[in-house]
Amino acid sequence: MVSAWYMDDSDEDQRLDHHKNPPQPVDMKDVVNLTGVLHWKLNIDTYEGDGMLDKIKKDRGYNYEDVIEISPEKLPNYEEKLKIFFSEHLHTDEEIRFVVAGSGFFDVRDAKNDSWIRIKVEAGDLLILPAGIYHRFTLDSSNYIKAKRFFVGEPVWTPYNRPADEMPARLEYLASVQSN
Ligand code: KMT
Ligand code: NI
Repeated sequence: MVSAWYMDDSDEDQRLDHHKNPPQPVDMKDVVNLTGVLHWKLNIDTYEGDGMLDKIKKDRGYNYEDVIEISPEKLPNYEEKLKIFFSEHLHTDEEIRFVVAGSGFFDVRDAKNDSWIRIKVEAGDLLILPAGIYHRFTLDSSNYIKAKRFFVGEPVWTPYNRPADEMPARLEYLASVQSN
């Protein structure tokens, strides 16, 4: 199962779990309700033929696809990229990642109280972060992840670092979660 929890406030190594003491887990269905994040667990051994991923791609209109592999050896400017990924930001489009190997953490803000929810992803997790959500990504201590990225049309990966509170994508996002 994918797992998620509210994070502690410590500045320690971002690759650690950062559980609160005592831990404060969040059900994925609550993450969905609180943040608008979508999640599917696909079968990593059969996803190429079982039609689940194809159906999601078709339903959501994803017609662009590539692969990102993050490790010191595989990703050019690794350290710099990790800093960018871990700076709190939003995008004007969905961020769609399907993890095919390795693991990592997507941190998303609970819009109600602005606290961080940490979502641990591993092979088989398909995560969709809505446009306008404040979030960040880090590797965990295994230091490796490989993920497919999807997009509708020509991809735009531009991060807008917080604060970006007046951006239309942000305002639309807030309106969408408040109506939940
Ligand atoms: C991003 O945009 O944060 C990334 O592509 C890094 C994470 S992909 C598993
Ligand atoms: Ni992002």
